[in-house]
This record gives sequence, structure tokens and C-alpha cells, in this order.
Amino acid sequence: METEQKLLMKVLNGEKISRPPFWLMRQAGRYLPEYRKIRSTTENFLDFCYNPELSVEAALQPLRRYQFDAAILFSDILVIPDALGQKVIFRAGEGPILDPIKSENELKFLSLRKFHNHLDRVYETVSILSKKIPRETTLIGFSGSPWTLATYMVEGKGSKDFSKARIWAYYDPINFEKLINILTEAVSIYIIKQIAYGAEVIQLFDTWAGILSGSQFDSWVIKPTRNIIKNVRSVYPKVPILGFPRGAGVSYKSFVEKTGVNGISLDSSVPIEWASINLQTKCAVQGNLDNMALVAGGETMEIEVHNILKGFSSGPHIFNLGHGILPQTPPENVKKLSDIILNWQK
Ligand code: 1CP
Repeated sequence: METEQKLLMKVLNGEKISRPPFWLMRQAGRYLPEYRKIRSTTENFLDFCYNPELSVEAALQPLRRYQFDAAILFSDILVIPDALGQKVIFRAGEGPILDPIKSENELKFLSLRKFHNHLDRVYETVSILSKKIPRETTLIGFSGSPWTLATYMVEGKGSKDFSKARIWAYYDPINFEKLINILTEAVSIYIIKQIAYGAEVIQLFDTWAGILSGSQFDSWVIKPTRNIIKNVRSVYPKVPILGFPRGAGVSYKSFVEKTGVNGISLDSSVPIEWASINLQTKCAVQGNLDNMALVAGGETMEIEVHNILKGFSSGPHIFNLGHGILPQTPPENVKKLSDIILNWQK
């Protein structure tokens, strides 16, 4: 059977393997000169994401250089607000700009009516990729999680503390929950479609989970994630789902226990020994090399990589970074990392 050759699927199915599978968050992107070249053909980044030819090419580029065990759909988390009817643009060098949702009044402009229609070309990209990637490579689909999507939708741009969303969640939780519920439904149907078109594993990015207080983490990270997983499993009970509540600290444990994820992506602040005792006994762990160590390279990076490989060698582990690869990363450092992992013996 095809999946028997896929290392990443094996790990997520609990099978024993000799070396961990690996891929890197943002493995397609600006650290690659060939990406910068095709990226320069399109001004608005979302137009690039909605172009299957360019998106497929961007996702395949890193696979030509390195033996990654997974390809990730090339798109962005902000296609969801865009497909719900909120205006999203990316200006060069500025990051995303959205017409912010300030209160209950603007919620009525969000609609699922044209959602799938709007994302048609993303589904087409998934479908083409599923046919083009090597047999042993797993195709990962993804979505932003409701909380992280809400932070951008309410703030209208990137931010260090996303205070607008956090304050709204405190003073008007009933209406903030309405936004989270719209997003929970949108993310669920988006993921279900990606699976229908060929995604084999799903990663939920909750990049800003770590800025919430403990009680708020339960309401806006754990609860919606659990609901999404329930919705997806009611259609596809066996497709593995990886969660990435970045910066969650000790709350990683309740996240794993209460959401039912099949794997947990760890940021680089999480101590390996703690994670191997508290998380790896419950699900697969993914991570967690510091993306700065990959920029630095050299012997220190090698030591860090070996510590992670060794520290997680007693259970299911997918090697990855603790957050996305940085644009200034030398491609030769990625090659070195790949050599270490490919030659690793438990
Ligand atoms: O001009 C460009 O080339 C745009 C740079 C870029 C790229 C390559 C953006 C803008 N998004 C992406 C692709 C992307 N984004 C992928 C697929 C590529 C891959 O992984 O190989 C994925 C999975 C994402 C997910 C994403 N987008 C997240 C969650 C993961 C994470 O890194 O935290 C977030 C928070 C975004 C928002 C976003 N998109 C782009 C930027 C610059 C940002 C951050 C904005 C900010 O907070 O300031």
C-alpha cells in the first residue's frame, strides 16, 4: 500500500521507524532564490496564492533541493478572512492589511456563501500537488486556527500583542465568540475540502496562542480546536491532525489532552525532556529546533539537532523547527540539517 512507504504517515500511525521524518515550517519561501524569482512576478501575495501554477511550483521547489518527507500546501492563513468577504491585501515589505472588524456590527459582512467558490484555486493546488509530489512524500494541508485568524481580522494587521482582539474577548465575550464560531465553521469546511482534494495530514497554525491568559486559552484555543477536530473526524476519522499552539508553555499539556490532536508541534522554548515525558506519551511530537540556530549553522546547530533527535528518540517524533524558517537562512545550512537527519540512527 502506498502509505506504507511514507515515513510521516508511519510515525503518525504509531509504527516504529529508524529515523524521524522531517519537514520545515515555511520550507517554501523567501530563503530560496528560486522562490524570490517566481514571487517577483506577482504583486499582491494573495494573487500568488490563488494561482495554482505558481503555488504548486513554490511548494515543489524545496523538494528538489532537499529530501523532505512532506510537502506543505503553498498558501496563507489569511485566505480565510478573504474568502469570508473581509478585504485582505499584502503590500510589499509590509505584511498583511485587512479592513478591521471592530465590533459585532461588522460580523454581518462575513459570509460562507461564496467561501468554497473563492477558494477553488487553493483546492486545485492541493489536487495538483497530491499528484505531483514523490510517492514517499506526504502532502500536508493547513489552516490558521480561529484565535490566530481573529487576531489579524480584529487588529487589521500584524501586531506584537494583538491587544484589540484580546480586549474585545474580555469586554464582549458573547460577540467575540460569534466571530470564533464563524471561523470554527469556516476552518472545518476548508480542511474537509483540502482532504477531499488530496491532503493527507492537516496542520492547524495557532501562532498567537501564547499571548492568551490561562483561562482565555481554554475558551479561544482549546475549545475551537476541539470543535474543528470533531467536525473533521465526523467526515474523515483517520486523517491525522497536528496542532501548533505556539508559545503555549505548560498549557501544551491540556491542549493535547483536551483537543485530541494526533501530533503536537512544539516551539523551541519547550524543553525536550518535559515534552518527552508529558506530551510524547500521548501523541506524536513535532519540532523543535530554534529557527535562529538554523540561520547560525555550524557546530552549535549540529549539537542542538542531535539533542533533539536523541531527546525524542523513545517515541513518535517528526523533526521540524520551532517556528517558520527565516528568510535569511542560508540554504546550505538546510542541506547540512537534512544530512544529519538522513544519517541518524537511533
Ligand atoms: O512576499 C512573500 O513571499 C510573502 C511571504 C509569505 C509566505 C511565503 C507569507 C506572508 N505567507 C507565506 C506562506 C505561508 N504562510 C505558508 C506556506 C509556506 C510553507 O510553509 O512552506 C504557511 C503555512 C503560512 C502560514 C502563516 N501565514 C502563518 C502561520 C505560521 C507562522 O509562520 O506563524 C501566519 C501567522 C501567516 C501570516 C503571514 N503571512 C505572511 C506574513 C508576512 C505573515 C505574518 C504577518 C505578521 O504577523 O506580521
